[in-house]
Amino acid sequence: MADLNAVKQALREQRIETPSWAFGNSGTRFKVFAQAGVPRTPEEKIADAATVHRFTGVAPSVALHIPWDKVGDYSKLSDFAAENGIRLGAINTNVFQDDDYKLGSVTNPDPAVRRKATDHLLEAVDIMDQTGSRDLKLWFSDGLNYPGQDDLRLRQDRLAAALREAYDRLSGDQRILLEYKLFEPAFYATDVPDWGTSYAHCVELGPKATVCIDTGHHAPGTNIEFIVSFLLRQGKLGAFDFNSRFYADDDLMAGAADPFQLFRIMYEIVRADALTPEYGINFMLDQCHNIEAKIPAIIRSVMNVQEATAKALLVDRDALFAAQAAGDVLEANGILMDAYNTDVRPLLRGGPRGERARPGPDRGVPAQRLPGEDRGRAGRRAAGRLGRLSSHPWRSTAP
Ligand SMILES: [Mn+2]
Repeated sequence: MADLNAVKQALREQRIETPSWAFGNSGTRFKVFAQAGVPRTPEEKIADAATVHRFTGVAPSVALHIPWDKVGDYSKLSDFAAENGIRLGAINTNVFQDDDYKLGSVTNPDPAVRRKATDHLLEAVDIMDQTGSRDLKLWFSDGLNYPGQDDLRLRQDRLAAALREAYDRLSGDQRILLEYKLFEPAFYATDVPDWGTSYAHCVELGPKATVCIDTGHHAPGTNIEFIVSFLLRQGKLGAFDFNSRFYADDDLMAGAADPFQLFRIMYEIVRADALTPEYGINFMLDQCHNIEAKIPAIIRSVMNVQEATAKALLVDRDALFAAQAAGDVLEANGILMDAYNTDVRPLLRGGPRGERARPGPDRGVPAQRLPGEDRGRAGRRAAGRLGRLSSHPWRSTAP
């Protein structure tokens, strides 16, 4: 049986990184529904991320996206985060928004475009030097819409060359997280479509390159926990982008669509003793909150990850391994399901049912009961920022 105190301790020590872009306005390509009081500046996004950390106690860093979070002085921004009780996390690059990238960024047939894209990756490492960030997160929208549009193999060569330049620019504990995505915006072929492609490039690059698994970036029915298990065994799992999907890259709240899948993923993490910050996996969220209030949605996502983790920690591994060794199919499956079906919410509460979370060693609260955050705080924040609604630059309004 799991030691409940050890489980609580592991949950307190878990770290989940929030994404700056989740705090801003977002929508689909059809409409961005602006919300009052959303952050207008990187500083305001950091302040909102700090609010999530105050309520949960396990989200002490926020990932930035360049150029959306571009500022003149990144050291100052880092100091600002520290004053708010958090730190700056992964630096995400953007080589998908400029007109130049219509036919690709680092894999573009035009060497001048490739140069521009690669220079952006190098600029991101310069920023990491100033923010103290460890992780350079790379996602390439590069791909093709039509067979014959460009040479599949040459594009891999160009990708490898750009990755090599970025890799060679890393210093200290800095590392590359290479994300993959099955399709979109390219519909025929994507240059980094799956974990195998990402893994192969990371192996070629060296030990400072690891794979980032975005849970929304697979074909329906993909067994993501197998990928997790495989990459852990190879020492090549660097990070998660957690979110939920029903159909494609839906970017819904983590654990909302398929909490069982999230549990199965977290079981593989626990199984590999890879939960601690020291192990080095960056557990990030990558979400957009189009119709729901953003800070409470991010708090709920963090708590959903914590719930899945708590259930994974409750798996009686000795009994499970024994049942597996004995070939007892029903017993083994039953042991896993027993853990999944346990109500772990009491483990995550800092106080009596419904009490608001307080920072401190025993914090933790179900996000669905945060009236203070939902109403009073959100209203004050909106009044303070007086509705100058910045629209999310990525998913901006389109016809
Ligand atoms: Mn992602």
